[in-house]
Amino acid sequence: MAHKGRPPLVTVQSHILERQRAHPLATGDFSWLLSGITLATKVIESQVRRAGIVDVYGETGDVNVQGELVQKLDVIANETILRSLGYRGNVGIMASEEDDEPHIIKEAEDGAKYIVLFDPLDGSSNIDVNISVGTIFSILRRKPGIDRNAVNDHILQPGVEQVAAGYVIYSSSTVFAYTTGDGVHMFTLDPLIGAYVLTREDVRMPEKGKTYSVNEAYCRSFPEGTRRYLDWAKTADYKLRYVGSLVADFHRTLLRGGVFLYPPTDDAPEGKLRLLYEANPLSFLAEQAGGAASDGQRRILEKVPKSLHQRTPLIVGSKSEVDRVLSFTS
Ligand code: AHM
Ligand code: MG
Repeated sequence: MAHKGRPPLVTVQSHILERQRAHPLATGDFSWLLSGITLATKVIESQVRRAGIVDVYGETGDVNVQGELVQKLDVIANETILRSLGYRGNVGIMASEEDDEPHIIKEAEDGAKYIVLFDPLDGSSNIDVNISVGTIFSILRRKPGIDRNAVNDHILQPGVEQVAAGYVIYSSSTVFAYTTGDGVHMFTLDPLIGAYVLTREDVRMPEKGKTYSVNEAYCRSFPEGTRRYLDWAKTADYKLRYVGSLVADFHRTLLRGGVFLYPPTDDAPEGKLRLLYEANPLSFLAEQAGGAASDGQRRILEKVPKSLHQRTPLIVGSKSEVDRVLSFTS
């Protein structure tokens, strides 16, 4: 019970356990899995916080499967998540934005029923200049009846099949946000006690918000409808906010409302963002908070992925703002 009108002190673990109790078939497996994710993000956060002091700034000299320069902290974050989740018995398959191939951790017969997809350090090219970065994750269940060797067939499920998704933003404070299809909940890391403490329960995205977030420097190569929308938004006195770090732009949009767009461009005809590691989890969160997400043609969560590292255009944010963009683009 709350003390003198103050909200109860709830950690992310106790919140998950509490919510799980509402599901009669819950085994506790899931909270075990999520505690692996929170542990990993605490380790990553400690590296991010000390980045200028210990030698983790800059590039490794390698190029990843996406054709991007790998940052040292990308590697650290990726390894940390693999180490933290890899030994939890219920994780069967893991796939990372940074790795060409998925990691098969355990066979399904051994009770390894979950698949974890993640972007270990989104926005990492911004880290040298102290801009917010994040970790994004998506959790799927292994489907029965799929050939055990056809790993990609297990992973390539549409976003509606996600059992949970979330992100951590490493910023002026470190915030963990997650959904299991039962609203969006946020926790702030208390560095003194090393625990994520509940700070916002059942987050609702404002229905409207006069802010658009897009890399407008690419405007000349956007589809014509997107360009017309941007012209309209200026006449309607919208503000532009663009960090260039997806988790930061999404976090602001979730709390303040508005719309984030990454449309197709000449250089990235399918858009830049990844369906499995970025668009699906953030779209699940957006919808759970009352917002919407589309690729311009259809709901992101209904897209059936064709490949592991597939990219997609993304329009995500307040429901009426997404609808407004779509009225120009579709
Ligand atoms: P990454 O750091 O995982 O490669 O993510 C891509 C980043 C996103 O965080 C951000 O939204 C986008 O790239 C910015 O792209 P651009 O610089 O083209 O605007
Ligand atoms: Mg990313």
